[in-house]
Amino acid sequence: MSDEPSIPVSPDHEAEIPESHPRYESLLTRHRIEHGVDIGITSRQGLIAQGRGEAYDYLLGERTLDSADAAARAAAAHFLLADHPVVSVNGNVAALVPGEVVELAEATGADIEVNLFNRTDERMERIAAHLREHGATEVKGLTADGRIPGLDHARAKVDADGIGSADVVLVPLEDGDRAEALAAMGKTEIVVDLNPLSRSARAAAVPVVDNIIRAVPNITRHARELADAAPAELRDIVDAFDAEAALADAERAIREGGEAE
Ligand code: PTJ
Repeated sequence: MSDEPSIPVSPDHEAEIPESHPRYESLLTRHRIEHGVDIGITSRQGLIAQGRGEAYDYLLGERTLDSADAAARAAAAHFLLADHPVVSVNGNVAALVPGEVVELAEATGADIEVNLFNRTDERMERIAAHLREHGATEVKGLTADGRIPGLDHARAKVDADGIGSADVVLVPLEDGDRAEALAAMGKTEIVVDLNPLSRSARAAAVPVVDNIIRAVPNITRHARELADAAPAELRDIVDAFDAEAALADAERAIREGGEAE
């Protein structure tokens, strides 16, 4: 048996994936999503969403493009300039990067809010508990005393003192309607989505075309590096970021087999 590093994929999962496996990240991600469904935090539709994401990740070369890294840095600068940043968490995000979301919130002073497409009270509670188990001190979304205008009832529910009053919102793996509705509220929207053609990515001020498992730690890393930067420097990073160019670069990388320059 190999003694190379490997990590258990879930507490009750016997299999261990060696880090040397060529599809290590992809297999790990699948197991995390599966486990999320097993413990009732990820919806079954989340499995389908993950499959879509994986296909794009494969086409992008399963790595962070330079343009996605620039987007992550711009996202970090937006967070640090914000009065009230919020990280929105759905069932896929909770399964894939719960601890990483908590670290991002800590590094940027952001709130964490659960916001679900397939909303049930049970899933809301379970995801909030899961995030608390991973170190979150406060999880918003359960009060649901605010509404996103222009959306049908359940999908529109937010906390008035959370996403409702946020100026910057990170919405990973979002459906297009809600991403557009949040952008229409005038919020600065940062989207993480592996599909550069999705409406969510196109509605975002900052589209991070990268896998959530790489994107969230990368935004945190940039936020830590920029923690002492002057507001003018942060503003320069925000102004220099070109969302359309980042999306075009991701499309080009897909066409050219992941070989972006
Ligand atoms: O937990 P809920 O109820 O809020 O539901 C969440 C899902 C994801 C099921 C819901 O928002 C949904 O149906 O999303 P869509 O419309 O399938 O969009 C998901 C987008 O995220 C697609 O464009 C995928 O390519 C992308 N995606 C999937 N997995 C990842 C990803 N992007 C980054 N990293 C991933 N791991």
